[in-house]
Amino acid sequence: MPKPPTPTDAPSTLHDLTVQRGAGGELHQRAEAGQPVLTTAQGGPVADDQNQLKVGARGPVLMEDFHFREKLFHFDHERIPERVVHARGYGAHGYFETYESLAQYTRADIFQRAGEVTPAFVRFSTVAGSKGSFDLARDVRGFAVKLYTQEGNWDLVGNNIPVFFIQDAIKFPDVIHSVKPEPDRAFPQAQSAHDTFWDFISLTPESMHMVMWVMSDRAIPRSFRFMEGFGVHTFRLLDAQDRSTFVKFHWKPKLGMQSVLWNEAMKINGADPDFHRRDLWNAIQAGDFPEWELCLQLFDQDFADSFDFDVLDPTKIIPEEILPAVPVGRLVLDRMPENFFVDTEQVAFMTQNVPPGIDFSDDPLLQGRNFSYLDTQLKRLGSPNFTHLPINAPKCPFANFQQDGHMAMHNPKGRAIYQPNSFGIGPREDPERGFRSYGAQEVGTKARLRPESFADHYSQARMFFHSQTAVEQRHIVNALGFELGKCEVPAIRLRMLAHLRTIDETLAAGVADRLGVTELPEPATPAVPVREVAPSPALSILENPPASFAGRKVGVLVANGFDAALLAELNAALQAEGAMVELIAPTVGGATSSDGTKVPAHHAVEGAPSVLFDAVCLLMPQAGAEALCREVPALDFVKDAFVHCKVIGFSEGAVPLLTAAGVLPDADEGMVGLREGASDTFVALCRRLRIWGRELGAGL
Ligand code: HDE
Repeated sequence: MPKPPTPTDAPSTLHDLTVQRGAGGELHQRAEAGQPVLTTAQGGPVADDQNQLKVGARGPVLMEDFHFREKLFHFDHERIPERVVHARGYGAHGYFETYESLAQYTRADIFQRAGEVTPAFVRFSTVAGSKGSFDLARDVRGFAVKLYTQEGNWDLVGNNIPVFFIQDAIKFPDVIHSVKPEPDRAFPQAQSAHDTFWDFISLTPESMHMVMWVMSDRAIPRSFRFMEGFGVHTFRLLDAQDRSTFVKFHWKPKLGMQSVLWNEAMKINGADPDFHRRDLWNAIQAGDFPEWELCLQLFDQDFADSFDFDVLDPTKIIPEEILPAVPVGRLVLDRMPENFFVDTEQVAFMTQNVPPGIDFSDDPLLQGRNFSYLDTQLKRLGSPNFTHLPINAPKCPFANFQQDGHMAMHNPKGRAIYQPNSFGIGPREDPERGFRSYGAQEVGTKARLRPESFADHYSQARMFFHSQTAVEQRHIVNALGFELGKCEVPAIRLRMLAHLRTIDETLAAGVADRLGVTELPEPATPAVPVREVAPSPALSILENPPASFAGRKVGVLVANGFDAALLAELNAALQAEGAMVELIAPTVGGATSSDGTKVPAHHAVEGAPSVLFDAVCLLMPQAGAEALCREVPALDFVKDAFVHCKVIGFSEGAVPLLTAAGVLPDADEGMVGLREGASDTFVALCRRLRIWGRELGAGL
């Protein structure tokens, strides 16, 4: 059972009395008994870290102050280039546990033994924004997993969306340049809602399937813990005889999927730009370790040939209804890095990192990535020795003849650093254990071509749209309306509407309505006829609800005189469900309960809008509610919780606050009067996550 953090968890002893003035009036913080002595990077003890070396108290300063020079020099060089994409990210350590041997399909060591535990590091990210951008951008999320296997590092550098915008890696700089801030004005940051992105997209029909995903709720996940991950490309598994099975990799969150509303996302970005970081940090610190199952879609060449699309085309999926994704292991994240920079910033993922038994397909996007990721590490980490950093180093024995270069931590030992050598020094090849590529027969004319089998750009876009519930379809329509509404060039909006008509007429009509377009353009002409593909319910978030409210967070707004017994009951019920509770009060100092106890709050109401919670409660006597009626943040707290379709529990005294916020206490089944014994009803309703019926009325 996760232990929710309490406001009193903060350290109570702070060394705040240790800054003293020296004889000359200068400040010092001296080492106390048992504390390490401050040194330079060269190890020299430092006597004074508060003042530059000067002639007299008022200067001038002296150049010989090597401590000052070293300190500033190091500070000036603290930054390394941020990732050109996926710059904003957050990582955690954990492990992967194999369920059963997959020796039948692969000789990869990680899949040989049931119960095998492999250390892992995962970095989640957004794509478009820079390092300091906000978490709730409408964007693809990176889901990059490094598995430190006994036969070398395996990096599964995936996303939370199983397809991509483009089919050939040569288009990657173009799609990224189009979504990044426009270069003349340097905005907008971390947003696809601008002309250049939609200009590129509307000229690139192959992106239509991905566009459906990015405009869906998948692109605004509630947290990293509630999203799926995908390897995207078709890979190969190779068994001991080098026989090949195609494979698609999927990560499925144990807590189920969940997303926020776009109106919430915009508000979360203001209230807590680190919402996703904080969520992962808090969950892991509380011992509520997030978990995903690795599921495989396995198929052979004959099965691949039976599809109307090409399994090498990264804009296509194989619906799980046609080919189930079979669980083969679980990934658990149970430890935050001790230092963000050391691990999360310096981790270097590379698609080319595959162990023996896993191999690439000819997907031209994957092949291009295999080139790009090594390049980028040299740029960012500045040395071919980036694998010497602990986060990037393998955890299995390794040996080769590479030497020197910037920051070499371990050079090969001995006299001969080449092979063959007759000194008997150094490692040797092993044809049995070593990596072998699949012996595919390749013939063809050297040319820059796109295969005909990649030509269908609309059928799966349509399938995705048709696989969504009515609520989710409305979100896609609204998202496209929002994004295209931010485009200043009307021709770009119209070009997109033409594509949308080819995907689905009701989709196009809905978006046109939101854009105020009355005359729709002709539908875009597809290169090949659009096929009617059966919907895939696995693609809908709402069709696959979580089993419980575990891992979610309830914000309880209290005021002086709140019912202590009711809060205790609520707390117990939510804890039993595996959910967290955070207290919000008029001030962070907290509120005094009915039994006279002063309970500290996690947040003051102005710092904790209800968008930060999955459900809310209002616990207060009438006087407290009446006082809060005069506070705009309290009114917004209630109104937003309602229009964002959240379950609202309230004590009888809170009714004036509901009324002042324009919310009827009996508006619908999501309004729960909290009296003793009602906590279980509240929790049961919370499992539904949202009362979607409200959304039409709210017009979000
Ligand atoms: Fe990446 N991508 N990518 N990408 N990608 C990078 O590598 C690239 C693509 C993905 O948390 C870069 O270390 C090319 C698809 C993730 O550190 C760079 C192409 C998918 C991360 C790069 C793609 C991804 C990256 C930038 C088109 C999903 C973050 C910094 C062929 C399957 C990893 C870096 C982390 C990062 C290149 C397309 C996922 C430049 C050329 C498709 C999760 O090397």
